[in-house]
Amino acid sequence: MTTVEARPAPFTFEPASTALLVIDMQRDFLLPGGFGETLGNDVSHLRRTIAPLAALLAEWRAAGLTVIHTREGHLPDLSDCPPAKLARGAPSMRIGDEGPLGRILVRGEYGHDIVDELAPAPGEPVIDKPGKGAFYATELGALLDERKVTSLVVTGVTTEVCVHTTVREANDRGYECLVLADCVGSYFPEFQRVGLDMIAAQGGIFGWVADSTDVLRALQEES
Ligand code: TIU
Repeated sequence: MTTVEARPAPFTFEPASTALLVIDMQRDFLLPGGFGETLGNDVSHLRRTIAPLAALLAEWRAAGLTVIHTREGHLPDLSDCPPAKLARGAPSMRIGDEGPLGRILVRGEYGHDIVDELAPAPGEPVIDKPGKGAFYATELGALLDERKVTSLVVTGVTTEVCVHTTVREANDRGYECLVLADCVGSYFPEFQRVGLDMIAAQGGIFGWVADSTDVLRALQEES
């Protein structure tokens, strides 16, 4: 077992039954011209997550541990996109529209894929999801069962949207979730702070919160 300093209390996990979940580190959320920017957001707030996440990924892979990526997006005919999601928000461009990075949030388009710095390594599963949560309408639950995963180290964007929805789904399914503050990002600094507080509050109502450096230290002590 490995123990990481975390709040509200140390997080103990068995590395072999823990997956590093990298949520939606897609160009559409992180680069200018993508979906995030069309919603009126400043994408620079998310980019600070890339370097610590790349460093963690390198160590996690070197230790031979499980990495799973997710991507939010829709089929080219948008048949898996609820009309309410398509219509909401009145962004300058909508899901499916042609933007500078290709059709917004559509599978197979350049903007839908993961940023170069965090490209999945061969063999790492990539879960395509139509919703904010990574369990809804995906094979993630079955994949975790198959690999006997019981704990998740959660990273990605955005903290209060896809990270939160996924952590809540995972917590209800019995997974223990450690969310890494420096590897999750929000377009809104106050949502970042409150989003993390909400996870660790009430004795860890949804999970634990730490920094990637805490995990790296624990992994190094282990080896
Ligand atoms: N808009 C926003 O903050 N997030 C999303 O739409 N998706 C994810 O968080 N991945």
